Order: sequence, then C-alpha cells, then structure tokens
Amino acid sequence: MIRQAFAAYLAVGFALSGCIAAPTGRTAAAPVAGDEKRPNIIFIMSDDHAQTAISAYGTEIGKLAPTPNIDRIAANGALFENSYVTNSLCGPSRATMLTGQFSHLHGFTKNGQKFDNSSWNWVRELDQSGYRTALFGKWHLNYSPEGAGIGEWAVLDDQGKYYNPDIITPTGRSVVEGYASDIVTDLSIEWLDKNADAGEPFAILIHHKAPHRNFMPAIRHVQKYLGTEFPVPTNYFDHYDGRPAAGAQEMNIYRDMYEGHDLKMTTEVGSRELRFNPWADDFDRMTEAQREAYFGALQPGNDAMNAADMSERDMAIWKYQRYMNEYLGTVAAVDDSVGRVLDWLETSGQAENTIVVYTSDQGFYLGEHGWFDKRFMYEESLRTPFVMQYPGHIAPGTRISVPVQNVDYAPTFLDYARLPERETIQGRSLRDVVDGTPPTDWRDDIYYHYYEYPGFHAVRAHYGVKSGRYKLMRFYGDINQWEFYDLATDPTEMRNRIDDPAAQPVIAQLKVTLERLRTKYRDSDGPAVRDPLWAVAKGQRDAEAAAGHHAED
Ligand code: SGN
Ligand code: CA
Repeated sequence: MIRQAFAAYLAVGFALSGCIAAPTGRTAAAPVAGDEKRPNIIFIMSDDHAQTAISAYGTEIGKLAPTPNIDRIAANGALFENSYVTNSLCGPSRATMLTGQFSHLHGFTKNGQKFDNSSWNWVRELDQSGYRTALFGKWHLNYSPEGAGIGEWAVLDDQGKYYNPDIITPTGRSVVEGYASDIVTDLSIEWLDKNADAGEPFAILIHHKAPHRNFMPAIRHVQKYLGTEFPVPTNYFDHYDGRPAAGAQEMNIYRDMYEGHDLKMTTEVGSRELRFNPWADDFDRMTEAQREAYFGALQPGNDAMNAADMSERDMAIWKYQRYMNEYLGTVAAVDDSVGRVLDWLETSGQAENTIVVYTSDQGFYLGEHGWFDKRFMYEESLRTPFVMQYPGHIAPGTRISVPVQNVDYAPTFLDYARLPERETIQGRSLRDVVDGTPPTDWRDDIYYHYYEYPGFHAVRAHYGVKSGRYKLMRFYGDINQWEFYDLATDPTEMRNRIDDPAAQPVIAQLKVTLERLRTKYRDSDGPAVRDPLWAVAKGQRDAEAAAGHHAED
C-alpha cells in the first residue's frame, strides 16, 4: 500500500528527474578545474550508531553482532580510529556535517530548532557545480530539505518511524508500508539505477533512522540476537561519585527507559499488553501481520521475564540484554542496506570512481554508566563511526589515528569534487590524511560543546577539550563543575581527578588549550574558561531572579 502522492512521486518524479532537480536552482554546470573525472559520493549515515557496535572497530560487541558490510568499507579503504562529533546530538551534528561549522556558528545548537535550509551546504555546492544530488531518509533539521539545494529527496517525517513510516517528498506526504531501513535503501538504489550512468558525477545521502530509539528491528531480525548474552559494561551500575552532572541525567537503562515503548516488556505472562508506552503510534501503525510477527517473537522472553522473580539487579541486567537485542537487531538491517549499496556499486562498474562513507550523527551509550542515549562528552557518545573507501586513492585497510571531527566532512567532499575551499568552514579536508601524509599542523586537540538543557534526558550544558589521553570538561548552568580524566589510566571515565594535586599541571595546560580552541573556533557561548564556578552559579541565580524565579520555587 503506497499512498497516492508517494506513488505519483515515484512514477513521475523519478522518471522526470531532471525536472525535479530544476527547483534547486541548478543551471549549467560551473566549470571545474582539472580533467580527471570527479568522483561520485555515497554518504551513508545512521542515527545513534555506537562505534562499539561495529565489528571493524574490533569491539567485544562487534564479535557477537558483526557488521560485515560496514566492515567491507573499512577493508576497502580507511577506518578512522579517532573520529569525534562536535556536539553529540542529531540536529546540531547534521547541520555541522552539511556546513563544516560548529553548532554556535551554524546556529543549530539544540534539537527542536529549525535549520535554515537556505544556508550554505556542501551538497548544494556540488549540485550547482554539475553533480546529480539526492537525499533519502532522515533529515530532521526541518520539515523537509526544501530549499537546501538537493536535487531529489524523499525524507522521513521528523525522527522517522521504523514501520510503515510517513515519507515526505516535494509532492506531499504519505505512509509507505514496509521497514524504514529497507524503504530508504530501495529509494536510494532506484535513484542510483536511474542517475548513476548519466554522464555527470553523483552525490547521494542515505540517512537511516536506525538504530535510534525506540529500537525496533525488522521482522527478519527480531529474533537475531535473542539468547545472545552481551557483556555487561563494568560501569553499568555506576555510582557517579564526583560527577554530579552524570548523576543528574535521565537516561538510565534500568530507571528511565520506557518498559513498554523502548523495551517492549509486557505486563504479565501470556499478555501482549505493553508496560509504559507513551507513544503508542510506533506500534499502532504496524499491520496486524507485522505486530503478530514482532511481538510473537518477543513473547517467550517476555513471559519468562514476567514469570521470574527477579532481584532489582537481575532485572537491570535483563533490561540491558533486551536493549542490546533490539538495538543490534536494528543495526543488522542498516548493515544489510550497506551491503546492498556496495553490491550495487560493484556491479554498476562505478566502484572505482566512487567515494563511500559510513558514519553516524553521533555515538551512543550501550550500557556504559548505566545509560542509553548520548549528549555527554564521555567517550562512547563523543566518538562516532567513520569509514571511507575510494579505490585507487585510499589504500585498503588504512587506519587513521589522527583526530578527525564531523566539521571535516564538508571540506573533504569539496576537495574531492575539486571545488574551492570555503572560508566559513571550520574543519579541514581529510584528503592528505587518508593519503597517509597528514599536514604537519593537523589538530592534536578536539573541541566539544553541548547545549540542550533543559531537554530530554536532562544532560547539562558543557564544553571541553580532548587532547590525546586527557580530557577536560566544564559543565555549566544549574550544575557547575569541572571534570578531568586521564583516559590512559581511567578509560571508562569513572574518576574525576579535577581536584587531584598531581593532575594540576596538566589541567592548567588543558585550560590554556581550551581557551585557545574557544578563540580559534570563535565560541563565546557559555561561561569563559577563567570564570570561576561561584561566579557562574551566581550569574545563573541572578538571571533566574530577574526572570521571576526564586530558589525556593
Ligand atoms: C527523541 C528520543 C530521545 C532522544 C532524542 C534526540 N525519544 O526525543 O531519547 O534523545 O530523540 O535524538 S523518543 O522516545 O521519542 O525516540 S536525536 O538523535 O534526534 O538527537
Ligand atoms: Ca542521533
């Protein structure tokens, strides 16, 4: 059942792809230097995919739940061992990838804001220089990419639904029956079939919803990991001592995850009724057959859970395993999708002239500190997967250890498309990095700034620097706190050593680096590095008092 507008889009829009491209303002291709054929770009991005859930990264989870197709890209080309985001949240990160700027400059600091689609982005730049461009899947920056200069697009509505999602196209909106990751792949391959051999280079963005909350695998994968025991992180039962912001979050698997909506737990043995399920639509929109297959597969596990008399601790571990089953089940379809795209590429004859990237809008917690979600500058959500192939240009099996960030994607694509550098971009092209000769002045330190508080999961605003083995973070707002970690001796970031006398020389140095980065990137949001904590707290109280709020309220 494909509703009318969407069917019409597929039938007419795709057949007349040149017409659809017209509204982007693309006219005659601007001349581009050099004779060599410009490469195609396939940019595949998932949503909330932890590095730890990708087998190419050599992780324990990867051994139990391998991602053979994402690994193919790494084997064909480069794996970035130290790939980071600038703000671990969907909208800000996507805007950063498109513009090459940190959140405070592109202006999309928190989810829920509206991205100005007319802002400069690298896809429009390629489109205007003669590329055929397209986007399928999640946009989440605005209702649609209308006005962003992308030739053809069909996007999920907002966060997107796993089953029978609403799809928005230039001609309207409709429900498409099927599983989101498969639908996005079908649309992408269909577009590639029609556009890849047209004599112009192409750039396609394939943006999956998975493995974002509420973690619903395809029917073929619901059972895939049932019975697999995933290793419970050593800090699953974190005490949060010395880390007040970590203690104040609301993203704990055993406390905050919705038992029905997220974990699909039922109320009693033999029942299909879900526990807490505030957004019933995710399940209500499934067909009867989908629901039957999905919940039928989970029933034995749910019944066993309801029949067992579990301690709180055992229940917390049960929830972790269920979370992993579901999350990794959704990853399986993303990996299938990557496989289909790579297979298409290999049989199309275009593989040699095509760059393929796989990344995510940020990392994710898979039980570390007891959490799901992201946002914090701790490793698991600061890191994001990033692999890239370009046969003949990137040697197979390349491992890149220098730190890279999502501000680097836009300048990299401009560089490969042989378009001029752009002053507003804050990242750098990765071309020399993947060639094995990183510029001598390549960054050693990465800068991070998270803003969304108050907001989902109650993670306080903070900024910080990671410099080799060290990390310095500053939380501000109603919780004002510095944190310092030595990842060489404390890789799971459990010991905030900000007050450790032995660490003071390193901390002093990191504060200088942090000030330098804030100046370099022109970030003046939040308190300055030298503002003492008490002054920040007082400033906050004064602001609240001026707004009519009182401490005793
Ligand atoms: C939704 C999720 C949150 C998640 C945000 C942001 N809740 O609101 O858990 O943190 O998205 O995610 S949900 O139950 O409605 O899915 S992001 O990837 O868009 O940044
Ligand atoms: Ca995300």
